[in-house]
Amino acid sequence: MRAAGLVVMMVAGCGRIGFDARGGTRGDGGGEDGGAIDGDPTPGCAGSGTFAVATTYPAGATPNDLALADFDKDGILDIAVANVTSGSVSLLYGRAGGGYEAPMGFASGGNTLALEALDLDGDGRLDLASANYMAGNVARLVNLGNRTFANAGATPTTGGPYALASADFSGDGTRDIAVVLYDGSAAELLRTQPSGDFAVEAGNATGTNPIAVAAGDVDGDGRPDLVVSQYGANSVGVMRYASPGVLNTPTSFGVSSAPWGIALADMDGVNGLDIVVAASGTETVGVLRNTGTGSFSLQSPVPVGPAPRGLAVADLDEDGRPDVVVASQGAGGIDVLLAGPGGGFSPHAPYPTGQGPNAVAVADMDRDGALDIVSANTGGGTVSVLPGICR
Ligand SMILES: [Ca+2]
Ligand SMILES: [Ca+2]
Ligand SMILES: [Ca+2]
Ligand SMILES: [Ca+2]
Repeated sequence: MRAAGLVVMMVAGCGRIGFDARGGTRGDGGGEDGGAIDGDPTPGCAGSGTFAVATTYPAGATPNDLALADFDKDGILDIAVANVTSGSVSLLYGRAGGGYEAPMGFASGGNTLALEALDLDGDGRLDLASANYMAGNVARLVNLGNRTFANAGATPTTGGPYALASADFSGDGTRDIAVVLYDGSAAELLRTQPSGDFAVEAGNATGTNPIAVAAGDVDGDGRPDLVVSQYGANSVGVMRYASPGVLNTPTSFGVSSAPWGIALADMDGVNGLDIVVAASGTETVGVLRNTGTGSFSLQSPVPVGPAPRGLAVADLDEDGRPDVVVASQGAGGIDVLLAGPGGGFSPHAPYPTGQGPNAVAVADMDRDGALDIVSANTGGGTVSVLPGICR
């Protein structure tokens, strides 16, 4: 996603690439990426890493994933939501005076589990790609520029797509899409063509039941790679994008049971991108440190609330160390893990959200300088915005 200097990353279910000094990553929950967007146009305050009471807004039916970007280019970040049951995407446009307009819904396809914001047609307006699980395709929703989106068609996948990530895999300056297929245990790269349509660039098998994907250059060769949360294999798979058209089979690293949300960020300041993963079975978050030699070393997992799903990484308290935000679906809230100087985390009890948070993303939504948290809540058909408190 890129607009007005935004840098986004995502995790958990979906994947996002990169880490911005002030922003973070966006994570997917159950199919997305985790990342943060730095949407701060003014110096403003510095974040404290603590959050005020959430405000919750209606979205569609069963919101599973979200993306934050300035879709209407008015300088204010907006919220796009993937609605599973309604097979639609909801747009909540940010108001100049604060808060959000009532959601506008656009049909995307059967069981929309995940979405990514990217400029498909190169007109400078961010469009959307949606993962439609029952439809078995990835749809393109083109931003028409008047706050509406048109469904421009869909590209079939070889199984039900569960999560998305985006990065410029082909190196032509345009972001492309990575998709994981839960039932078929595979990943595919869809290249964005000049026409705005997708073409299959590469694909390969993953470990059992990939449920989330993140994209980033883990081996430092300049090409984005994929990191997949292999739910059924209790591992994460690192799939190097070795050369154009070649996505390697995963090298897998064991984690705690039932990994879900996943993100990439340089957590320790050495050896490039590390992997952050939520283990839903053991209700923990683990960091796998990049050894710089093609391997990853799992650090002691940190307990979080029940049923962790999507996560995102961002430096919430602006101390230079990336922090972790996790959607605890069972707790009905968001866990915040602030990174300390020794490599550990100081957990905060979940901040309440609407019912059943599944995906989280981080950005400075209200432009006060402090990063805020946004969650998509499957249970209540809502999204929640947690304002970051200034120091
Ligand atoms: Ca806007
Ligand atoms: Ca566009
Ligand atoms: Ca920090
Ligand atoms: Ca803020």
